[in-house]
Amino acid sequence: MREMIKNFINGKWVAGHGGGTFKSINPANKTNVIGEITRSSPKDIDMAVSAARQAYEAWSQVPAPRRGEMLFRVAELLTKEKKGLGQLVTREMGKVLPEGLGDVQEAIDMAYYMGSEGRRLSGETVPSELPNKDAKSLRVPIGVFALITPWNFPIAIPAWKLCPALVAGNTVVLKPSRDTAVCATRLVEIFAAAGVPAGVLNLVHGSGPEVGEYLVRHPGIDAVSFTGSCDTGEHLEDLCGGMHRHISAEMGGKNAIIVMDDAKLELAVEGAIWGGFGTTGQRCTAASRLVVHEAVYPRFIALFKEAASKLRIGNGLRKTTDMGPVINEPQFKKILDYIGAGKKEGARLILGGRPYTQGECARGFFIEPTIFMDVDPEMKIAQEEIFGPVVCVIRAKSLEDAIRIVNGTRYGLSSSIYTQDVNKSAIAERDLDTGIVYINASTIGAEIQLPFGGTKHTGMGPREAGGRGGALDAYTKWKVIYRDFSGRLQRAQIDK
Ligand code: UN1
Repeated sequence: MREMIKNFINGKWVAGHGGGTFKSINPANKTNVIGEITRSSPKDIDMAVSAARQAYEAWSQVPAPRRGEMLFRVAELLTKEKKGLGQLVTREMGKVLPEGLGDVQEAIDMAYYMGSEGRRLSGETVPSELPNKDAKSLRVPIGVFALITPWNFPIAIPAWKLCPALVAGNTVVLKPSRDTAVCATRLVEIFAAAGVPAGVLNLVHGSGPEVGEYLVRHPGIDAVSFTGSCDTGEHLEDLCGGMHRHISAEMGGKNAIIVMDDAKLELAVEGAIWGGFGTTGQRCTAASRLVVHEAVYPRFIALFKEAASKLRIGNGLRKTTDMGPVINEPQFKKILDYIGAGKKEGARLILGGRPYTQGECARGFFIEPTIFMDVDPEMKIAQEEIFGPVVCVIRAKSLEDAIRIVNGTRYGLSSSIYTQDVNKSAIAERDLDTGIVYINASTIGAEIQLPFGGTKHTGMGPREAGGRGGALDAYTKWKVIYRDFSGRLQRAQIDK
């Protein structure tokens, strides 16, 4: 019998109270079970939150440089385990192995980066308007965090949240996606091996309805960080708003690449392939729209279609695979439904559009790289996040027209422009209303040292990653100290 994957509560691996287990399976081969995971109930959340609350007092008093050193140990252990973990990411989530390794690398980068924040975490010291008085601001921890993470970056995104939360002195309860519960468990094992004290980091497995929502509403939680779908995120924002509870939510995207008439087309095609079909389109930064200047539209489409038709689909562990499966049956069906909707709306399907079932792929959730051209910017497939290997090509008349199209959705995560004209790139940089803008690069591949997130319905609250203006703002609150050493009453705004 396979060993059951357990919850981690107060420093111990324990079975949940939900009864039985659920399975995490390999999306490239449904018969391959990656792990059997304990089912949790609200009781497990109660235990985890209470452990985190108890651990908070001591952890928040540990000097931040010591907390940072623990993250350096996490980074070292992740580096040592990178290969095995990368393979696990590929087996459990489906992305091709170089991307599985990249997922782990992003966590390593974050652990080193946030580890060094242990010696920074700086506030401000400013002059006081009165003599013999000083003034400063300090970053202090917020308390106990609920962290809810998705399956598409099963190591990186939990690390994006855990590293800043812990270095800042918070304690946490992590509820990872059921689809990548084994990856999350291995990551937590590494944090435990790096010396995280009991109760500081707790892990509870289960679904949103079973335990996620209960966790977010729990009276013992001070703040929430969520990455996932827009529907769930907006629901959690509602709940948290009603409870006056901090939430940072990072949700959908409908990212676009603009290809101008003066672009290096081969480069733009490479970027569109990488952004549209990398990770099988399952990144919130995926380039699911290509907004192409009419002067190069036919030539770009010919090149793009040719490149996409060469992509080799299969198990991501094989060296010859360019694109892996999608995560699970509901996503598989949802993507095919979107393809159906695109056809119905009158977009021209010029590549793919069907499940890919050749050879061993019949056992997994594979979908052909799919391209629609002549897509109207208002169509459902051009407005809603598909999260699969489906790219919409839209024609634009000018730079202004292209920018208007890119900005014309409810999302605003990432955008890009391919052009050789410095003035056009400057206008795009100024006018694209997205949290991240790329010039002559694809929409994916943000680095961890800058804030990650977007405008409009993409997110709410402080951004992920980065330091100031990003994750540190999500995981600390400000405290301002005025110290008067004059020995007399001094009245601000009144005394001179
Ligand atoms: C996500 O898809 O939720 O910028 C995160 C990128 C990656 C992170 C993606 N570094 O594409």
